[in-house]
Amino acid sequence: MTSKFTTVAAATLIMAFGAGSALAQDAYADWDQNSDKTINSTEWNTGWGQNGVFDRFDGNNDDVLSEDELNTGLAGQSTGSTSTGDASRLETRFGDDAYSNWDANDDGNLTEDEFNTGVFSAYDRDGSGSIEEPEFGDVGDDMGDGGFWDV
Ligand SMILES: [Ca+2]
Ligand SMILES: [Ca+2]
Ligand SMILES: [Ca+2]
Ligand SMILES: [Ca+2]
Repeated sequence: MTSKFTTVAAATLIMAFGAGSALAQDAYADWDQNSDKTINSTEWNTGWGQNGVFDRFDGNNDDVLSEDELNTGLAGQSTGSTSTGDASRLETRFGDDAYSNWDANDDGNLTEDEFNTGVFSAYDRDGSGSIEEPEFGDVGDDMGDGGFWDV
């Protein structure tokens, strides 16, 4: 009992003081449905899709994201005077031309597939075709409190 209690207490402390990393670890296990320690594109589409960024950012509900909607969505994450939740943070992470890179067919709109694939590729830093746990750390940072996705 004692060791179990200690484990729970430690987990609670991690939750309280390291919410970002705890979130990332919990989410990683959830998203890695076949538990092979990588997140493939299918697992990504499920996990990323469930967080609802695409629907939330699609202001006019036409099922595509314009660049303005992306920028507005990112700016909408900014609450409080110290936040810099805007497109510049996404550009810092992914480069200035992230939107045009993600818009695979260059029609000026991102479908959900283009968005999912583009964001997946952007986080797959080593181009391995899957997100390993260190790469997922960036996902957790960006999705957590104060991150630019802030889900
Ligand atoms: Ca997996
Ligand atoms: Ca739209
Ligand atoms: Ca497109
Ligand atoms: Ca990778």
